[in-house]
Amino acid sequence: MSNPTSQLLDSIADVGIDHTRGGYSRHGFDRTELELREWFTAEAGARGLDVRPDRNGNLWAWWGAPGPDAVVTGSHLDSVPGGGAFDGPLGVVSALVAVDLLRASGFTPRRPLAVVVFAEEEGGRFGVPCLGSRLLTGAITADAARALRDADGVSLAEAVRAAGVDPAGLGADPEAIGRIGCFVELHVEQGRGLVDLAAPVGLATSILAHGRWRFRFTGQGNHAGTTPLEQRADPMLPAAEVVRAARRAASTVEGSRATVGRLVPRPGGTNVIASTVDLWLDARAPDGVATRELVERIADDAEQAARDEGCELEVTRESYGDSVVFDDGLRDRLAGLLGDVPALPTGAGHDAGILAAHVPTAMLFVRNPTGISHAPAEHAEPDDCARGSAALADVLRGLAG
Ligand code: HGY
Ligand code: MN
Ligand code: MN
Ligand code: MN
Repeated sequence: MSNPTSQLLDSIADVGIDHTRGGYSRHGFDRTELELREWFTAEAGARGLDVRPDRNGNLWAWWGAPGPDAVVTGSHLDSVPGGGAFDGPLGVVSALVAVDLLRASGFTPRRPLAVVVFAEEEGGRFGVPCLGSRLLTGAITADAARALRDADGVSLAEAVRAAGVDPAGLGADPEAIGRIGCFVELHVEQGRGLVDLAAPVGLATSILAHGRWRFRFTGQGNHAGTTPLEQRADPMLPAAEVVRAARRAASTVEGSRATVGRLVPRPGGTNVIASTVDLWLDARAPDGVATRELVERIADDAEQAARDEGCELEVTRESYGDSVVFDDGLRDRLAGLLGDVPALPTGAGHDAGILAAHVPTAMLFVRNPTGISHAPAEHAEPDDCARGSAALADVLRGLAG
């Protein structure tokens, strides 16, 4: 049975479909995300919200004049490569439906209320997750951001221009942060916690510490047929070792996870021994100490494997965020507004995790029956989507009423 939330999600179901990988590929300021930004601007405008992009390309839709102590909700519209339909969009769509529900009930906010769409949350194009919220809070400098390039060599500065953003203006926005009284993000759960608890909606307690490291192995490009094994310096060998070392190390560091999901040999010919291999390690753990321990173990194995094969190794940390424990005062307030809902941790990063260091922040989760995310099997039932929007409306009414 469809409802306003599932219908609104369906209305963008064709944007950014990725037929090569399945799922969606919508990335920061690319054609599909620009299309979704236009969609959001039209939908928010149709609800009488005043849509204003900030200097970093995040979109803010205001109910009432932007002002201090605002209640802010929202999420992101970009995806990972081959991602699901709910991670990000469910939070944005639910916020728009929550505004509908509040208006239909005759509600008028006593505090400014905004729906925000953060840019490039997945870091799928420029490699830094939560790029829009990191720029907003100063967690990444404007210079570091402007130096970012996508796989085609397009700089972030060039990309934001396509969204009408002046790259010279990128950077921390203390005035925008200063307007936020609290931030609540609704998100599809990326796991089976709510399924196992038989609950449609829940609250977040914490987020794992997590970061991304690039391992660049340099060997000697050569001919696959004419190069004897003892004369090779093949960077694919140590790269393959890192994939296994990541799993090995994570199985020994309590509560940690380590993944290599992206590995790029260059030049990438079938009959060519690669000259370089880049791989990216996604490492997560309950805190910074455990994350450092995890990455050091993997890097040690990588260095040994590089030496064994006569290759060079360069390890670069591309992003890192400490573990987040959400403000239990705000979470308790939401629990009071929602009644008996479970609270559970997440291993997934979110813009809420970036905002939490600056303003009282909470997250609402919606049940995902498959428990799968960052893949086409990610799902939320229409009834649970509707329950999520209604819960968000109750929260916004309680906080802004
Ligand atoms: O990678 C993450 O945890 C988030 O989905 N960006
Ligand atoms: Mn995600
Ligand atoms: Mn997300
Ligand atoms: Mn030849």
